[in-house]
Amino acid sequence: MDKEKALWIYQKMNEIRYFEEEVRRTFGKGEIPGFVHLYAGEEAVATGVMALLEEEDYITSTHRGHGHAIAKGCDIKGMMAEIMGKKDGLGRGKGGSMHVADVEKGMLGANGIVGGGFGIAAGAALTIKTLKQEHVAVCFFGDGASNEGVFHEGLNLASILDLPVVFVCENNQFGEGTPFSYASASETVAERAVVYDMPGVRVDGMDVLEVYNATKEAIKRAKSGEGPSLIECDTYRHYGHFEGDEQKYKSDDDKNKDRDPIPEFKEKAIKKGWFTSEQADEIEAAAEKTVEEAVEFAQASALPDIDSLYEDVFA
Ligand SMILES: Cc1ncc(C[n+]2csc(CCOP(=O)(O)OP(=O)(O)O)c2C)c(N)n1
Repeated sequence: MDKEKALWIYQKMNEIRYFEEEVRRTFGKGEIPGFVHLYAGEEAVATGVMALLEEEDYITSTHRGHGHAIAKGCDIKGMMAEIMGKKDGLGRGKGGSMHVADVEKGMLGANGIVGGGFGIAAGAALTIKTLKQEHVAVCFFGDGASNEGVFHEGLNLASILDLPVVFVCENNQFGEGTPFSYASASETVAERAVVYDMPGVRVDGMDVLEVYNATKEAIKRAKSGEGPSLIECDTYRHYGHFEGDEQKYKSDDDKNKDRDPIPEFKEKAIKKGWFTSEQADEIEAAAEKTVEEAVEFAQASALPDIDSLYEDVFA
């Protein structure tokens, strides 16, 4: 970690948080069609991983994908317009929140199918390996997805082919309203890596530095041809499964409930001398402005024309 990366991480964490707060407000006003699943609380995972990726590296995301997209460099105005279903959106307003994607940036898509990213990430990594490129593919997934069959297929395939892929589990302790402790026969997701002959580590997913260090190791392994790794990040989502969820399944005893990765990182970074509190204020103000401008842009953008109904739609 150096100053430059620490500043980048703090900027992206704030952009994600302000973005999600604005999506929440805008959804509440009825300006967003469909469902939204907010990433607030999990910012340390997306930023800790993405601080180590290049534009040519690939990621696959989930239904909770706004944070991944912002950290991978997707245009924030285009994202907000997409989520509002407008023609200037990244997917011309045809995909919405769960299909935010920008292949040019290596963001292979949010995904409404739980576990939908495993095969895509393994495929992207197979492309990298076949073309002898020095890149990696990162597959983000939730604890709920780890109980889908495709989790096992994806890890097994990546392992037998020594693919340069990093599987990053965001264990926010719930799949919709079902606690991971109830739904999983294993205590952790990380320990499942052993049967697929790859390293599996569990880190504090509210601590961006722990995520960063584990990712650094995994990328080193992937790029040196040693194959895939699994990282489980212990985290928590601040809001419901989707906007409107009453969250009756949550309790005051939930681990990480009262933690916020953004002030935690700010305090550490200032202590280490990576940035000052004045710089932090500037970053926070700039992130807020960026997001406000994105909302204005999206609100001013038109809905797609009816004549374009069948354009850009592949399935
Ligand atoms: C294949 C499939 N099964 C079920 C669903 C319904 N569903 C949407 S999100 C979700 C929970 C996913 O939990 P997790 O993977 O832990 O991600 P989180 O929401 O906690 O980020 C479920 C069951 C779906 N979209 N796709």
